[in-house]
Amino acid sequence: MHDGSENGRPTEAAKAGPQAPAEAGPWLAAIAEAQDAAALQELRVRLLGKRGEITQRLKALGQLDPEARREAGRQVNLLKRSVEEALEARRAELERQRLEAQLASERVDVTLPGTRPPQGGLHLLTLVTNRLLDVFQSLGYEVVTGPELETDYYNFEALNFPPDHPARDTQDTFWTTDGRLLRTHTSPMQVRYMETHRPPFKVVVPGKVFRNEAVDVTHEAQFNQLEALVVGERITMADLRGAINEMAQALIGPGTKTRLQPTYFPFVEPGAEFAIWWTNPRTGREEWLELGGCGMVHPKVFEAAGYEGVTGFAFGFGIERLALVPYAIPDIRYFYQGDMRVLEQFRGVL
Ligand code: YSA
Repeated sequence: MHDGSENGRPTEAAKAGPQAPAEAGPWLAAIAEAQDAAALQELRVRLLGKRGEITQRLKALGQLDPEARREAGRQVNLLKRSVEEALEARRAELERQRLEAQLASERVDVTLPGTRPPQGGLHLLTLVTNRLLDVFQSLGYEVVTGPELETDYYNFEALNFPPDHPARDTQDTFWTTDGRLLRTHTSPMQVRYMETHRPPFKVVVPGKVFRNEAVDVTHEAQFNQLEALVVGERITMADLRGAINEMAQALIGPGTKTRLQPTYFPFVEPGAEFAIWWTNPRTGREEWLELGGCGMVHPKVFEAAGYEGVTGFAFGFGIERLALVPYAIPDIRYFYQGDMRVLEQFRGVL
């Protein structure tokens, strides 16, 4: 008797269950050739659906006499089972093929080089400010910051700019409706700091300042300043000169020339503006570039802070102006245009 095995291994027919009737052949072939789930479903409906061919034959059994019905019933049930099994086998095969294709398409080659995310960097002004703070800290200065929204008192009055004094016109600014203003310089921190500290001390104040300004190659409406204030006994203009020179040498290089020229600021006496010798990249000519103002702290400012019998110097300058020099940048407006072609040139220069 045939036991459904060849050399002990089950044959394909045995794996598919009882022998399918011969007439199932074309149907089983069609099922085996179905290329997708939709084609398979179509076959399922055609054979086993409500009006399917096999279903019709099952229904027709009722019209046969009992003897014939038994044999015909056995045949049609065999047919039905072999079709069902073939449908299931093909469904499983199609699913296996689909998963295989999906796995192949989703395979990740871990040996491929990755995509590097673009890396940001610090803006040149931040780099220059950090460098300045390093230099001053190494000279023993403390770093402090103050409010950008100021009162008229600290921005002007305590610095000896009385109301209606013409010197206020040199620093036109933006006022808020409650009578405060965006600070026009970092000097207000001189009085704020002195109110809460006793000398001797050395401080620097970096920060944003604002002016209602006609913007041009050396002027922005928002820019940064660095203020220095040194108070103690017997402080002189020579100390001031030394501090400015030290800063210029450290930031720009040894041998950098600086100069002081007498000028007027209400909060210093004597007062000066200081400049640095540079090659102007717009003209190629060597000339002085004004960096900031300085002087010996005016007695009226010490008075506003409640100090007596002390001496001190102060200076304040534009960080943008200073940053132009070592990198030969021709126009201050480049700093704020967000042009990557410009900004990328200074990635990590300091
Ligand atoms: C003076 C004496 C002191 O004891 C202390 C500080 C000072 C400086 C004073 N507070 C001041 O602001 N003077 S200033 O109006 O001449 O500005 C100082 C520097 O800021 C300028 O020399 C320039 O380098 C920069 N600056 C001024 N307006 C600017 C500007 N930078 C860019 N854009 C502007 N609109």
